Amino acid sequence: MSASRFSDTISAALTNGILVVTIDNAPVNALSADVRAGLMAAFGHAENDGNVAGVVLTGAGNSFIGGADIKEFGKPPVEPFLPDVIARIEAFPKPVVAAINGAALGGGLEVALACHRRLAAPAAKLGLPEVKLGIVPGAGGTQRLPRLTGIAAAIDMIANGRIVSTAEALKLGIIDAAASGELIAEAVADAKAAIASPIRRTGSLTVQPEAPEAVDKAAADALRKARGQRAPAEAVRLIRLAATASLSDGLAEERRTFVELRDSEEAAALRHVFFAERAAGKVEGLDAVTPRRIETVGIVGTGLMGSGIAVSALNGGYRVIGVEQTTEAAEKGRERITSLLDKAVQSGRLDAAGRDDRLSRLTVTAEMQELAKADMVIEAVFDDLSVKTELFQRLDDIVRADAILATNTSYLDPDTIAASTRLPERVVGLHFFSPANIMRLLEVVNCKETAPDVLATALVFAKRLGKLPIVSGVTEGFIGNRIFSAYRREAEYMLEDGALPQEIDAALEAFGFPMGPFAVFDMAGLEIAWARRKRQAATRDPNERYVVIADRLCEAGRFGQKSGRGWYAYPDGKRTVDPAVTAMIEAARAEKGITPRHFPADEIVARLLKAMAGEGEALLSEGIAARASDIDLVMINGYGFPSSKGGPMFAAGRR
Ligand code: 3H9
Repeated sequence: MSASRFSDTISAALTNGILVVTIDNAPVNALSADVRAGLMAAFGHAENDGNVAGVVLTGAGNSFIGGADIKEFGKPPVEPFLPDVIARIEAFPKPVVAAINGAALGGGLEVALACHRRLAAPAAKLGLPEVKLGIVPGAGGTQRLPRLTGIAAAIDMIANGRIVSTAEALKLGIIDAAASGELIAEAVADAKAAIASPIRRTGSLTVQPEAPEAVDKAAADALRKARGQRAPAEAVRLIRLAATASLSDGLAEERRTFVELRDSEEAAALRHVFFAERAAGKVEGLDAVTPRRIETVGIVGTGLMGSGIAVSALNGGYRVIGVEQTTEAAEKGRERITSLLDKAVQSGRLDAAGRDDRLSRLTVTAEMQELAKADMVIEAVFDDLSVKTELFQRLDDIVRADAILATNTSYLDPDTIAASTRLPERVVGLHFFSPANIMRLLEVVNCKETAPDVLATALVFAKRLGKLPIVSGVTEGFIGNRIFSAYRREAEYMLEDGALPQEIDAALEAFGFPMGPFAVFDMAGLEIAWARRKRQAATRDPNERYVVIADRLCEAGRFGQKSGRGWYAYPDGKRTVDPAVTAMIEAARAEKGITPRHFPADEIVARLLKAMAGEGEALLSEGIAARASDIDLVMINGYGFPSSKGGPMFAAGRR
């Protein structure tokens, strides 16, 4: 065996006549300029060296290749370009086997598709998730994948950015075999066996005919989910092209589309979101801290929120002890949790064995004392300060001294709750969003006294739940509700100045929100915010501008969708403009002597973005949020801000 190096990131070793080329570009073996150049050099060597009968291509570490280097997007392109590297591999005169040791994503799968044979480790993941970055595959993915899988399956994977397992990739015909033992040894043997046979190049295959209805259905499903984003529609168009165009024409059209999308605002926004997600939850200095060990999670309160949190914790592999005040309430809580798991089975998110496994780790009881076994207790009881402080004082006497206490409050001051306990350093906020078993966002509230290892533990816990943790300091409503309040305030000012709810909602929905603010208020119900406003009335600054319209609605019994009427009427459940609301708005304007004016959609969006970004700046300067991108993620994942616009901080900076 002799080893050689072709660039900083590409090395190779000759094994049994087969050159094993390894990409080592931590963390995910992305296809940087050095990798591309090294691959060109390695294949040049392999072609000319008579001792090399074939090539095996693999990645070091946990990834095969994580894709093009996203950090290079937006910078001047450097040769050799990926499509040229891929063309070189596909045309290579000796057999090339991809030994897919881990993630083969985006450009990584495109490289593998150009190899002549593909073997994957059982735990590998394969996919073309480019649409999630606002682009289409740009190095042959839309043309080569359908040649292996057919058009419908390729649309399902590419237009949805769906990643598949080795087992599914085998079924779909993407790989030739799953490795059963030592991947590289099997790939070398496979390459040797291939020497005597004609090379099968993916690009030379023709797309197999299939039922047009299946293709149309796959396309319609993907486009429905795409919510107006460009990349999925373009991906569908390009994949369909693979059935009729030559490889070179298909590749040229794919490349043209890729470059156009790569340079779009939508792609810039989604790249921002990608890196924002990787930065989220990182706290300076916390790397050096050892998190506490959590195996059993107690949850006090198994209502709507508590049962969702319980399901999340069960999904994360924890043992869960739910606590209620009475045996009957405990039984109801257990039923609620079971029914959430059943729903997950019905929708295909979980199988029956997974459900049973989760139930085997669940206890729901009226015995608070059971929490002595918990490593962490999350309270999800009524959002009232005295209820929560009394509960934490009781827990002080029950749980172990090293157990963590977490509050799920959304508006109360967790520092006050912590101060009521003997060990405030073990208190942290975990602000789940409803439904807690579905929503990815989790605001982790770092209280004044929270110990670093408690914060570190909360972050590990959040990640094990599959959540996106964003650290927030203590402030009324934390990051999300503070920004949402500013958004709401500005929307109400515009309402008073002349815009109607349906105009504001339409402008925001055209911008990409699934629902405008007034439709959201109606869905959430108006009475909780009304009660809060009444509580705050005594301390409100009399000089502050106050819009009474929402109060008037509540006084008239219009509490939103639940009561059949709110900012809109809901005959047959359908959102409908109600002239009675328009009249109430006009009356409120007249009382203040306001002459209404027209607000164009653009101005509505600009004002709301400015209000959100302004509040975001305040959160940053107060040290509540660590970075602007955290604020963007909160609004995208908790409040429906369109990810294709990058979040309020990003969007405001682009205007
Ligand atoms: C593409 O391929 C276009 C082509 O079709 C056409 C080209 C012509 N580039 O996620 P992690 C960084 S588009 C640069 O926490 P994991 C990431 O920022 C690409 N950097 O790890 C983080 O850095 P840091 C299509 C990347 O183990 C670190 O790696 N590919 C890239 O949980 C660890 O990331 C994709 O969309 C990249 N491509 O998961 C796949 N990928 O430590 C995107 C990651 O400084 N990547 N980084 O914060 C992933 O899905 C996951 O990273 C992966 C590993 C599953 C690979």
